[in-house]
This record gives sequence, structure tokens and C-alpha cells, in this order.
Amino acid sequence: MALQAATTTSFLPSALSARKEGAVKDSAFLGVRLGDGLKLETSALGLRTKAPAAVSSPTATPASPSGKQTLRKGTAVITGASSGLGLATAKALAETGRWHVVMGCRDFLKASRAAKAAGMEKGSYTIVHLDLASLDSVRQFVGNVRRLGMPVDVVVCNAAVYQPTAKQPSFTADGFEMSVGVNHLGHFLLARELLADLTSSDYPSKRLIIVGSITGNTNTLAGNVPPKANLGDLRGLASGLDGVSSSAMIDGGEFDGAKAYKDSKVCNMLTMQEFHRRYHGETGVTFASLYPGCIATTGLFREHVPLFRLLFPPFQKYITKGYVSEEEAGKRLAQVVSDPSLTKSGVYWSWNNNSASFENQLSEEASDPEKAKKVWELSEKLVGLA
Ligand code: NDP
Ligand code: PMR
Repeated sequence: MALQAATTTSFLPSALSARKEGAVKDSAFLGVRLGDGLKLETSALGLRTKAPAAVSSPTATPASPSGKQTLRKGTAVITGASSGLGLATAKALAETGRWHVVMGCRDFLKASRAAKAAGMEKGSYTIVHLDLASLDSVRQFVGNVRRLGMPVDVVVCNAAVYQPTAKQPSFTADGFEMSVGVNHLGHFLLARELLADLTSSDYPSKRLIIVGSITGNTNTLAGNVPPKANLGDLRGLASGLDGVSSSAMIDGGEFDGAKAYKDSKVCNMLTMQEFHRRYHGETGVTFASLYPGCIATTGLFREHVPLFRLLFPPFQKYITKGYVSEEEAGKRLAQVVSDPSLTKSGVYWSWNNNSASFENQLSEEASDPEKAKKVWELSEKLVGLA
């Protein structure tokens, strides 16, 4: 069992997962559809779930030789840690030796290989299956994380899909348009469920972080590149985003994959603030969001046309100067996870050109408390919490 040698514990999906592997058919810069070849993931079949007892639990650290009580190892749950920002953050945290990372990933084999290739030390992480496109999988994930027997000190909602070339919407197992379903609704349920675990953790700084983005903020140049984020009066969300009885878009409009992604990021940022308003005082948990910089090389753009993927990194590096490497972005998110100076709750963090963090301003829509409350209430109905 080579895979189990690479990880301490593996929690696997109960069934095979089917995932889209787009084969690019066209090469225009924008707005072109990809192929829909479905590929069955069979990697999980031969693997066995090991007893959680095998995990080295990050319990209280004994007093150091100097007699000072040191902070115990923290546990950070990161969704979508099999590539890009999530992987870089997992690596940055794990290599401090002060964090155990629970990697919530939909593709076990990919995650396992990625962690190994990144040089993450065996025992510094645990991969637990999570498909955010299924609310059942989210609930199973929460159960499996609890069965690890580790405290949950920080949760990072990082995973996302971006479908800029899709002409038609695709849907999650529960019938929600995919981008909002995965990026927002799956994480909404996950975060709501794990809040209890965060609350009961004895870690001095417990945090729930939801990754936002500049492109969801229309108070920026990047946020004004069409199609712009706009949740409208939320009529599509209210009707379930199923594309049948309602539009697949939150605002009730025509399907647009790029807009759906940006709308989902607005939901992410609104959710973080609503969490802050509802729970910061009561739980002491720090709620934060961030824009890590433009990580133009990640898998997020996998469904974009080849020309875009070729030109986007140099465009961001040399023209907008907004580019940041995966490694640097990982350090930034790791800072939001663990830096003692970033404990303020309700903040949307960004970094300046010298890589210094600052509290950034959200757009009018992404900071609208009324909208945040409505998104919260509609979302809890959709995920079965109300
Ligand atoms: P990647 O595509 O590299 O990472 C996304 C991760 O999400 C992957 O691990 C992917 O898994 C996972 N994922 C996708 N769908 C699901 C699902 N249904 N269930 C579980 N996991 C899933 O992109 P990035 O690293 O760029 O994106 C990370 C975050 O950063 C996102 O929230 C994105 O919005 C945000 N962001 C990115 C920016 C950028 O410039 N790249 C800028 C601003 C924000 P798999 O490996 O199996 O595909
Ligand atoms: Mg953008 C300072 C300018 C800036 C920054 C920081 C970004 C970030 N972008 C900027 C400007 C522009 N972009 C301009 C002027 C254009 C028109 C040429 C432009 C175009 C563009 C496209 C087509 N940009 C994009 C796309 C995408 O498909 C990406 C996207 O919207 O994903 C949702 C994207 C991005 N630009 C960014 C960032 C961070 C992204 C990607 C991802 C994200 O928000 O998560």
C-alpha cells in the first residue's frame, strides 16, 4: 500500500466519483466551451481506511527545557489542498512543524501524490475525502474529521471551480449550479458544521477562513472586467439554482460561468462577515477572508482556453503586476491561519507589493449586511440547515 506509506490516515469516498476532465477543443482567448469527457476516478478502490488511532494526535506540548509551556501543535483543515493555493498553504503550515494539516480533497490519489511531490513530511498531514459538489459528502467529511480524534483549530474554505468557457450550467449532486454549489454552498454547510468543533477547540486563536477574490469586488479594476459579479435580488438563489424551475444564476439571469464564479466569491466574502456578526462575540473564533494575489499558474484556469493560460501569467506579471507565485500565496494564506498579528475578525486581508498584509475594503455589494443576511438565510435552507 504505497499510498498509505505516504500518509498517516486516509478516509475514502464510499463510492466512485465521476469528475469532468475537459479536453480543450478551441483556442480563442475568451468564452469558448470545453469538451465534456467524463472520466471515472478508480484510484480509491484498492485503498483501505485505517483506524484513526494511527494518527499522531497534536495534543498539548509538554513544557520546553526552559520550563515555558509551548503551544501545542494546531490542526488546520484545508479544502482543495490537492493543488494550487491549498497545497502551497498546506505545505507552508506543515513545514513549520507546528501544524498538522487535514487535506479535504475530492481526488485522494491526486492529493497523495501532490503532498509527496511537494515534500510534505509523512505524518504532517491527513487526507480525508471531500467532494463539495455533494452535501452528503460534506456531511461524511465532517464525521470523518471528527473520527480522527484531533481538535479542529482552523478551517480554511479554499477549494473552488471556475468554468469560464461553459455554455451550459452543470450541477452538483443536490442540483445546484456547480460554481456556487461547490464554492459557496458546499463550504457554507461545511463551515456551519465545523463551527461547533472550532468553538470547542482550546487553541488560543481559532480561525475560520474563506478565500475570496478581487474579481468579486467591483470597487477594483479587476472586478470591473465583464462579466461583473452581481447577486441582484437573489431570486435565483431563492429558487434553488437548479436551472429548471429557476435560473442557474443567483440573480436569476442567463447562465454565465465566469459570472457564476465571481458571484460565488461574493457569497464567500458575505458569508465570512455574517459569521463574524453572528458568532465572533459568542465563540471567540476569528472569521477572515482574503485575496491572496493573482496566482495565475494554478489549476483554477484549467477549463480556460490554451491561449488564455499562456498569456494570463505574463499579463499579470508584467502588465497588472498583480501576479503572485503559488508559494508566496501559500505563505500569505498560512499567515492568515497562524500569524499572531492577524487575529482580528471580520477582515478581508490583502497584501501590498512588498508582501505586507493590510485590511482591504470590500465592494459595496460584498460588504452589504442586508445581502449577507439574506444569502445566509437562503443558503441555510438550500443546504438543509433551516
Ligand atoms: P486550483 O484549481 O489549483 O485549486 C482548487 C482546488 O479545489 C483543487 O484542489 C480542486 O481539486 C479543489 N476542488 C474543486 N472542486 C472540488 C470539489 N467539488 N470538492 C473538493 N475539492 C474541489 O485553484 P487555486 O489554487 O487558484 O484556487 C484556490 C482558491 O483561491 C479558490 O478559492 C480560488 O477562488 C481562490 N483564488 C484564486 C486566485 C488565482 O489567481 N488563482 C485568485 C483569487 C482567489 P482537484 O485538485 O481535485 O481538482
Ligand atoms: Mg484580471 C490590476 C488589475 C488586475 C488584477 C489584479 C487582476 C486579477 N486582473 C486585472 C486586470 C484585468 N484582468 C484586465 C485589465 C483585464 C482585461 C484584459 C483582465 C482580464 C481577465 C480575465 C479574462 N482577468 C481575469 C480573467 C479571468 O478569466 C480571471 C477571472 O476572472 O477569474 C474569475 C481573471 C483574473 N484577474 C485577476 C485575478 C486574480 C483573476 C482570477 C481569479 C480569481 O479572481 O479568482
